[in-house]
Amino acid sequence: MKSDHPLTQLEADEQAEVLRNKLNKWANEYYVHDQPSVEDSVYDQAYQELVNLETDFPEIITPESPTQKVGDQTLSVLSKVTHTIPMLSLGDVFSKTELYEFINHLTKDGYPYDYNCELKIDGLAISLRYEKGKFVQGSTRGNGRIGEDITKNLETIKSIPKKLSKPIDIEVRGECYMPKSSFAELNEARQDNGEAPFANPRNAAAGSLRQLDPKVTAKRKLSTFMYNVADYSQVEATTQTELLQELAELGFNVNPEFRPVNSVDELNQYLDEFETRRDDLSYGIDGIVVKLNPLTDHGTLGATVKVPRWAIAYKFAPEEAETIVNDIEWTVGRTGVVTPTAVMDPVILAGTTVARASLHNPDYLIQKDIRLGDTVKLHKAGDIIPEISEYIPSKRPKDSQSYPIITHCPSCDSKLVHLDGEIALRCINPMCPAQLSEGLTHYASRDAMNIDGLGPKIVAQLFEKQLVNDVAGLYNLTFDELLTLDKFGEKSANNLLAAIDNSKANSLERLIYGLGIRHVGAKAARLIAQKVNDMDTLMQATSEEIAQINSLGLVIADSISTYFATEQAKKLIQQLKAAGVNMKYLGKSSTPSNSFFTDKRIVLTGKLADLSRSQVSEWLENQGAKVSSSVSKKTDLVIVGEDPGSKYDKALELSIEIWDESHLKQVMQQEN
Ligand code: 1X8
Repeated sequence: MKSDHPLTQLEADEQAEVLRNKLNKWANEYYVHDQPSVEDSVYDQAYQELVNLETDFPEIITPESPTQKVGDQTLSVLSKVTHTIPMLSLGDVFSKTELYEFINHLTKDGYPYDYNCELKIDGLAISLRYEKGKFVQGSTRGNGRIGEDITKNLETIKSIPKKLSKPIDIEVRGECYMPKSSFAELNEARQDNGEAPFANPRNAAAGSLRQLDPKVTAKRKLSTFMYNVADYSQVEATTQTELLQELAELGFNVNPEFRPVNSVDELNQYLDEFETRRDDLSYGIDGIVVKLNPLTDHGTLGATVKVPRWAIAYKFAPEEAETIVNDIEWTVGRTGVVTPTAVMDPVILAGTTVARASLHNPDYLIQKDIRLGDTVKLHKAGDIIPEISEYIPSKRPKDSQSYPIITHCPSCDSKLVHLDGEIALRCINPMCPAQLSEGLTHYASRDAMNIDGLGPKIVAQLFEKQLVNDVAGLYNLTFDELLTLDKFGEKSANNLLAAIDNSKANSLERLIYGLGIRHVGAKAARLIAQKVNDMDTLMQATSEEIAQINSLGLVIADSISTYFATEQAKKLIQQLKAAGVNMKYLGKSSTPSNSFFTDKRIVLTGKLADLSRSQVSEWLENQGAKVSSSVSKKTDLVIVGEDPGSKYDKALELSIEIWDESHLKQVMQQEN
């Protein structure tokens, strides 16, 4: 120890302890959960502070110190795979000028103006090994030479063929990604459960793939685009364009947007086209990859230590905007989770006006240290969700103060708690008006009891005026009471009363979903209703019995039995019954009989951008259609998504009616 050091050893030890804890937490977030809560620079700075302290006071070093661990020991225990042929990264450029320089250089050296343009998918690089056409091993890129074995996880992904169309040995490389819609769905569910959302689809895909339990991966909706082979001698193709076609023929998913270009104009057109179409794609891209087409030239050019000399990534500028934080609002969700939201001066960001961004939970707010009056940088996580990247220190008002974390519910003033070490802050008062009001809005929502005209604003008024205090109260509302609501005349009052009355006839699955039981989504509710047939059976079922319904599992089952064990739930169901709400599953009889879809044979093919295949199938079946998997002369209609494949060709051949997704959505809206 230095005698002139400003700190005593005890003080240094205490500071080191704080730093070790922070660093270990961040490393865990980064490596295990793929969810860093701080920028790399923040980590690096804290790490350096710890190194300095430990240099001055070597006695304070502990084996747990991150400075004492080799590499990222906190990494999971997935086994390692050596890439015999390394997985390279790509050189990148951020402007057209730099891209042209790269190409001019090659042109000067005598290479042809023949490039294949491809989209740069925002996912996780993977390598798939096949022996005699059978999938034998899949791995992550890792550091390019050593990756992790994720075979079991990759086996759960539908777009990865388990058997190729030819019995060859081949190692194929590409990207595993999470479609934007699945990303949004996953994050919504995580937030409902008080879990931190993934920062972007790339992190979500990585977190889903690097799981020790393949069942977790299976639940995440992942897909793949393959674009390369480890060794060109394994293919017949002589150009990159042909290589992609060959991969598709072998059975791989290949991104359909690739295009050979033979002039600057064609190249430019491709770049401009996708900079515009970027937001409309159902998956995230962060740039464009330009590859010299003839494969023999790849061999001649070779690679530097890290990147090939025959390809380059043109990266899109991330969309970012600056604005000022005017307020931080705390809202109470249906499950009592209290979430801070930054309210800002409106700015246009990646095509939409943004004035609010979730700050997720108190920890996040503290880490980001966002304060009132701060100028902040905003971006869209996964191109969808507005998120504050950071505040700009030089623009922080002089008198600014840390934003205090609330301790009591903004709605009912109960003391807020963290349940079982959750990050989320919760209000656990079951009578909290904000929770009840959110619960009622959910009850009335389209996938639940579908009460037209009963949105959040009306619900808020009903609570304010104390016209209802729970879901059952809806059915006692009178015409005169409704007339007291803002802008409510006789017509709107009658319409709402009729909508409420109609909801009594809904089939059981809507009611189960509408109750807002934790973890019970619309799909689970449907499976449960089909199985139990009526509410009494469900209320009497044990958690084990519920868990076995279509292998729903214990999390959902426990949540349901805990819910029905409460006196409040029993009383609520009693009141709903008394009000005449249907408690039975109505099955197919609830299907509209005069639908266009009745008895139509329908085939879905290709990837849908905004709707999931299961949603569409379920909806079509509810309309009385028969959804089948192959196209034949008996097929009435084929619904075609992106990259449709042979079913689409067959439909054209047989002159069967074909709809694209947007047409389907229009019709779905009309029918609903
Ligand atoms: C990375 C990626 C490549 C392609 C698409 N998306 C990526 N993220 C492609 O070639 N189509 S190539 C690549 C790499 O070499 N590291």
